Amino acid sequence: MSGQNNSFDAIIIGAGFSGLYQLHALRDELKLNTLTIESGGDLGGTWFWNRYPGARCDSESHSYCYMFSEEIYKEWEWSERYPGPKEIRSYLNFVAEKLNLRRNILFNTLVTKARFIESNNKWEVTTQEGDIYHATYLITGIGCISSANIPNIPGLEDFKGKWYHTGNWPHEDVSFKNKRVGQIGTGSTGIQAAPEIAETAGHLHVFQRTPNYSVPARNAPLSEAFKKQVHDSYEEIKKTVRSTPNGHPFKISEKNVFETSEEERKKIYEEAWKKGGLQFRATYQDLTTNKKANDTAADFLKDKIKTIVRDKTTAQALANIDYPYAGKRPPIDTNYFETFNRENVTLVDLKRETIVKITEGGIQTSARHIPLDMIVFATGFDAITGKFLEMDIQGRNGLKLSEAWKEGPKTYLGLQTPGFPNMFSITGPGSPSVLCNMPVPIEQHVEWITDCISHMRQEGIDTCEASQDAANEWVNHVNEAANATLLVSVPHSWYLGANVEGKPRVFMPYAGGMTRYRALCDDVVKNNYAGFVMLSKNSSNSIKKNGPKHNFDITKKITTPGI
Ligand code: NA7
Repeated sequence: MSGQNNSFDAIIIGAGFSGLYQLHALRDELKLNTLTIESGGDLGGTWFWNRYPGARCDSESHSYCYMFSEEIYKEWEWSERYPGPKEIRSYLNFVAEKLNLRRNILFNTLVTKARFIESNNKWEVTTQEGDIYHATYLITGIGCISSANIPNIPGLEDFKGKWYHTGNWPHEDVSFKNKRVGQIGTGSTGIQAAPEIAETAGHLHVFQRTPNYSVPARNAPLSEAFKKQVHDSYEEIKKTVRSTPNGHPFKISEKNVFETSEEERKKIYEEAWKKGGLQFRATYQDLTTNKKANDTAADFLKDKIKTIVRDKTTAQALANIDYPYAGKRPPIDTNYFETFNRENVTLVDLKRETIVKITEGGIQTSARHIPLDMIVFATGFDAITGKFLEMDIQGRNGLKLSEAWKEGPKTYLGLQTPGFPNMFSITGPGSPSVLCNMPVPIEQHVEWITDCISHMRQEGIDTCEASQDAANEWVNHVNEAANATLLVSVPHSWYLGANVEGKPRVFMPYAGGMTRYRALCDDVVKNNYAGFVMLSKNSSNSIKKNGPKHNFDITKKITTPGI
């Protein structure tokens, strides 16, 4: 690494989709001396760790990639409708080779602390090994779902078998052959993992606390004709993903549910079910804003479960869903419900019996002891803020990020937190992030941050910091956007931080849609970075921009938030 005295213009934390593009943008476009620090042993970010059985992205491969370079887009060929972790890692590796990124990345290095030093306006970044680096700009590309949530169930330390968390999966093969496996969790991950585990396990018990909707993914190899069409349609696909509220390569219907007859609706849902994937969510524009409209989709999906699953009690438990479809992240699957027709699979309905403790040899519920050789925690993540707060980040006057976010994260546009100058976040809390096809907000953030830093350097500005007023307004707007949807009505959702004990219940992603978000960010720039305080140390050149205040009112009703 070429930093004199470990000193850099910019330090990026994370070498996933965010960190890699940010490195390219700062190093190759702005010519900044840039260092990327990554805790994993290789590229990939979330996908470096996410290797559990059945793992697959739920965005379609031809849109789960960078769009900033036509050449990169056209040189890479995806093999399946949805990419698996291995193919995503190969893709990122291809991009890194092409742009020669590895030489500026420190792998196997965990950032434990970052402190803003006011005397010289530098960030001091400390690693687990005690190495110290300095930089003017600190950019986090740490992902939203990378901090594993292992529930605090008594007795785990007594368990004599093997246990795993899906987000921290071993790199070597894990064999379930003839093993008695218990899987806890039925979110997107559990729904992907169960069918794969059941293929070889002696017996699989799936512990379900909250049942979930799921639509078949209908994954399949891509035809040569489709691959060609994708390459030929680069401009069109780019335009689509950058203009849809959720960044996916398909348009959300402009129709409302009750504008169609029941018969027509059934046909539309049936076609979407056959087609598979998140496009089911796009059948009507009011599915996530109007409960009665949502009920029609919810009932359709519950009926599907009851049609697929033969055992009536199991089917009832799987379909006993009391929240709106897509109110939580909507999973897509390959043979999930069909898996419960297998002889070697049993659903444990935690609405009827609860987990009391883990024992030496299994799981004790309020009704029985279930003997197990292995436990798989598909229990999700301390999402969006978890990874930030694992680090000791301190801004001005030693203000700790954990203190600034005590009542929930407070950012401006998800990009900056007041009190933390020159620290930018890619898909931080308050960004559309997980409500979108992730590469789309990632590219937008990276480009926005790069332009902002370029502006600072051209204008001789030393620090850029979100103002408290702007952050307050943004947090209000994030709440306002969430409240316009059904997403806030799900009490156990990780969007609200409700899956982690003691975490403030605050809706974290921006549900106003990527299109609106992009326009707001562009507007902020046009208004001289409204809401950001920009200062120069040299008082004769002191610049302070705190306004004009931005108008985040929702004048145009939110009808089509992200996913
Ligand atoms: P999720 O969606 O947070 O799902 C976690 C699952 O684990 C969910 O079913 C939880 O039930 C369950 N859970 C969590 N703690 C417990 C305990 N203590 N007992 C029983 N069950 C529990 O995480 P995923 O990994 O599936 O998906 C995360 C994202 O990754 C996904 O949205 C994609 O974007 C990729 P609950 O619903 O809380 O009752």
